[in-house]
Amino acid sequence: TSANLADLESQLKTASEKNQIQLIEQIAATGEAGLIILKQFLEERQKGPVNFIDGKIYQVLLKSDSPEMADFLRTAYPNGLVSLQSLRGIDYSEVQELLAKQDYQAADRVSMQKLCELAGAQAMERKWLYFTEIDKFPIEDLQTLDRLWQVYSEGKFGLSVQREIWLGVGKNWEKLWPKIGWKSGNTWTRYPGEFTWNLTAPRGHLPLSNQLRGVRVIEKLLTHPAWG
Ligand code: UYC
Repeated sequence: TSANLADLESQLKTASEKNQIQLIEQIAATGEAGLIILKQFLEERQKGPVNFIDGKIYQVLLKSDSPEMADFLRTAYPNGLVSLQSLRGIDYSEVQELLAKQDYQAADRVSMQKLCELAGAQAMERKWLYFTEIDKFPIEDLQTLDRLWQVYSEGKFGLSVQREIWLGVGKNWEKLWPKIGWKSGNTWTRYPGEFTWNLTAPRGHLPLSNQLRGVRVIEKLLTHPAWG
């Protein structure tokens, strides 16, 4: 009922981020009236920095398949929600589009491609990174990718999230792997079928980095000056 919807709307304004995520889903489930409330809430938030609450609303409006909402998103955010800073002229819009529609598997693949692009022609050809290439990555580019992953994952995914977990386990890789769902007992999680390509994944599960050639690449990524 509309009384219920008004109630949810007022709760949305003061709730914790965790509860806001739930409320956004509940409000969207009420139909067109709910979508309009979410659209207005998103518009009112435009002053502050973009965070995962904005990302969540963007995702539910996009998923609603309402032409009106699709139109609003296109007009209000012609370049997407997250501003795509790159010091090397790399275009991250495909990553943004894939994450906005929660295609985490394709977004993971394209994110790795973009890091190869950032590293240069040889890495693009090779299709994987040398750890020595990572020192030269601009802070801005890694922060853009991290912001994209966080904004469209309720804050769950991203290199800086992985870094925080890694620091929390005393930089112990063997403790990190099971915590982020990359290893179970002695068994590595197999790519791609065994990974969890949605938000039921453990915190820090994505983006992936292949450990076939050792930990030096991920170590360089997690200790980059981008993370302060
Ligand atoms: N794979 O197991 N991985 C691949 C992961 C390992 C292997 C790609 C992550 C362990 C082979 C991605 C984990 C291992 C290939 C990931 C994981 C292994 C491959 C595609 C948990 C064997 C075929 C991009 C740590 C015991 C390609 C890419 C090749 C691919 C990710 C095997 C994203 C997070 C140690 C044989 N694995 N990878 O890099 O290079 O190719 O031969 O990490």
